[in-house]
Amino acid sequence: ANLSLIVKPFVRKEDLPFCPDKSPYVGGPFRVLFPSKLTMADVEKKNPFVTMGGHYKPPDCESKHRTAIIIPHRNREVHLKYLLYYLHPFLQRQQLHYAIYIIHQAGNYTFNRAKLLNVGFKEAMRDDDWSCLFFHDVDLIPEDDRNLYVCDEHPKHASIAMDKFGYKLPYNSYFGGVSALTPEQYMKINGFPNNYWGWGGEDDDIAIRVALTGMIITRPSVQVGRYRMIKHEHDKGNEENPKRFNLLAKTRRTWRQDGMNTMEYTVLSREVLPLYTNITVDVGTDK
Ligand code: UDH
Repeated sequence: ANLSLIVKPFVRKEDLPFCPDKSPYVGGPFRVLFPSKLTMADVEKKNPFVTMGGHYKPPDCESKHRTAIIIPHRNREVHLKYLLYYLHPFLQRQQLHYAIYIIHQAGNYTFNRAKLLNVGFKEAMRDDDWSCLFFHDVDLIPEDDRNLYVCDEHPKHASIAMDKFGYKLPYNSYFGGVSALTPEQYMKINGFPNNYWGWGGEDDDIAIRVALTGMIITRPSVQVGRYRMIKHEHDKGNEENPKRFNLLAKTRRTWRQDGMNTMEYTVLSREVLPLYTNITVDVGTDK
């Protein structure tokens, strides 16, 4: 007998065809609700193809996109559970090769979102050769499948229509919430600032860095860049930063001396969990 008819040929992963330009699983808008009984175990059960550390590759095709999701985090476990519940299936419908990294600030000292994102960039790039990084607040849930988590030729701002701002930009240069840069774009702006402690300003600093390096901000359409924010009050340890206006006035002079090239931190632990990699980090203090 002709053996080749009986023995299934062994298909190596690198022989998979590329995924189509447009994923057949991408739909349109979907409804975001927060089921009160949902547990992290439920989310795990619903995502059987996610591998340890929160990694995923489409099983039957090679994705053209390798996206790392970086989430700054402290003490928002409930938000994280809902975000993962929506984000994993959403990214899988887009046929992305992706992983989710949670960057957890250790201790009770004032929160530093932008520095945590710098840490996330470095640690994610150490892990794999990502072509795109999505910097993602934990409390923002995308509401439309067509909001593709891939990078553009210029830095992209994805969360342009949040429910809390009436589904429109709060101001023209707004760059907070969810943004996406390639490693090259990220290094071109020297990453994000490390010296914004507490709430506010760091996202505007990043927008200034983008403009100063001759890039523009791309955006999805307002129909597509829609997000629901999980309601919450200001966190303890993330009070408004009164220095932010002074810092922003100086960005033009300081961005080359503060960013990826000056960042110091200590990784305290790296946990490879079923739905994400949790990196706990000591980012220090404001002197
Ligand atoms: N974050 C944490 N823990 C904290 C602080 C911030 O995980 O203690 C992260 C989290 O990913 C969050 C992001 O940093 O989504 C941005 O912080 P934020 O959600 O506090 O900022 P935002 O501007 O909200 O979204 C401000 C509080 C609004 C209070 C309005 C009261 N009506």
